Amino acid sequence: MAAVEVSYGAVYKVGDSAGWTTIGNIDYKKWAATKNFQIGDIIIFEYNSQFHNVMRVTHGMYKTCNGSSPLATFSTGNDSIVIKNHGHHFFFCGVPGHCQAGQKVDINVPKLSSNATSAPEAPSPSALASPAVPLSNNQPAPSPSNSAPIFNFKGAFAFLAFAMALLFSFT
Ligand SMILES: [Cu+2]
Repeated sequence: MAAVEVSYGAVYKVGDSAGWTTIGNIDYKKWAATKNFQIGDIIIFEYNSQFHNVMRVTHGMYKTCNGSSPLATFSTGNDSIVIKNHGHHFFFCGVPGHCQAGQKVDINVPKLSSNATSAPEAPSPSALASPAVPLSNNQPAPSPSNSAPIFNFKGAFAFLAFAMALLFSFT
């Protein structure tokens, strides 16, 4: 029997009991930092739809709070978003001034936390870049570990001979 791989997505309410708001200066970055988001998780934005909304945006828009062309907009006041892929998922409130006031959150799903149910992805560019050139191991390589000890030994021997000569000169 094939093993049935069931992945129970966790449900995260953004801002926990406070929800999605500008009130209380909620640190959504801090909120997200304490979570271990994985594919299949459900992110819930709960808010008063009269005053807020949710826009999914690119990193650039996120940084500048630019809501002119969001990737998606949610406005029911109780929006569930299922995380379907790795990487960063940027959201902010599109009401003017709210993103600037901190109503923004970055849901990051690290590659390392991937599970067996993750969707097939395009080969990562890093796999194609820089074919690993094996370090040449055919160098004769005059081993530096050979010469140094001999030199030291000679030095020690010379010192010993000197010390003995000194010792005998006083006897
Ligand atoms: Cu808002």
